[in-house]
Amino acid sequence: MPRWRNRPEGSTWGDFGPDDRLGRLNTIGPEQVRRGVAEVRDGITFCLSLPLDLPGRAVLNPNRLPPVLRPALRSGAVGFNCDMTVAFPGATDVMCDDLVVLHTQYSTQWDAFGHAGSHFDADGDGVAERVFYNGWRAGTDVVGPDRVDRAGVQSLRDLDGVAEGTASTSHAGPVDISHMAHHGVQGRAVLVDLEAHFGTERTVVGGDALARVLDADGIVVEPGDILVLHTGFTRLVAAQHGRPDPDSLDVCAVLDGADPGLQDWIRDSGVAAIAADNYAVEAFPPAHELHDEPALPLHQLCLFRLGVHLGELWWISDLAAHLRAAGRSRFLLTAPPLRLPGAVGSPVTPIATV
Ligand code: UVW
Repeated sequence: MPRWRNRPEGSTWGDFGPDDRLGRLNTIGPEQVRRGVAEVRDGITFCLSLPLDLPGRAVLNPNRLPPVLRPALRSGAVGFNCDMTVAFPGATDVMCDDLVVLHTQYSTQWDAFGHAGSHFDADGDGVAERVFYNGWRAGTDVVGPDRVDRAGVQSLRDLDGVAEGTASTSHAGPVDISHMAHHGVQGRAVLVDLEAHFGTERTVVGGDALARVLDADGIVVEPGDILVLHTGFTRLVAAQHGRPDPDSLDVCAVLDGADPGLQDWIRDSGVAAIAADNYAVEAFPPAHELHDEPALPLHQLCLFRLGVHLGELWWISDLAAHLRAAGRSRFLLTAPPLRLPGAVGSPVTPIATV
């Protein structure tokens, strides 16, 4: 029996197979990789990641904290600046091992499809259930605890030892980030420089405004391309050296995720993924009262309906300046997430090669 009878309007559910976990990444095959490689002319690379301890503090999202590093243990001792001679008498080595408590969406990241699902009547029984891209179900395919006291996140002390619960308590299965990692993320990307057109004032960009930017800059986006949006946001945040002022963050361009014209363009363009250097790609939190509609409409369109991964908080300003000076917008992007089973997001260290 199929997992779903109804598919959301305008979605790609089923187009890439009944059990698909990759969405539009399916359109990045050998041809698209060759198109990306063909954009390499100078052999110059750009790192498109923030240091993962930025933006700093928990001001962008109070639920996402900076990474916490701890030394691992070695032979029962602190495994940092640790003399190997303890375990192997006569050894001269000095060793360090560590562990990290990492909010996967704190800094430069990819969102997995498991990050945003929706209430939707996929099985056609007249009652909406909680589902994700391609009809994968909350509760059976995407599992997590139903109570905070079972989540294992009350305190970092919960991570201190097996007896206190180091076991994972959630798993996004078919819509986790590991499928993206296994497929690989390498292909042609197209940079759209929104900051060059709108500056760093908060500007909500809909379909018409985006079309004008593409037109003005002579940018052509083709199916399978990865769309990369430069707004200047992470540059402004990083300039505050990890202590961002909460009042300074309502800046730079964001997409108007609810704009039907923008939604149509994303659907029709065939973009394989979208990444930006702002917090959520789209305007968030919503500026109006919600009535049976998503708070994150672009997330719903991309992650739930189309199978288009979203990248956020990338570091794009250096690349944008280089491409603008060179009169170019296309480049080779290499940006695999961590192959971390179960996770609904992942840090990424994207590399642009021009
Ligand atoms: C939220 O989860 C609010 O947004 P994002 O995926 O954009 O970080």
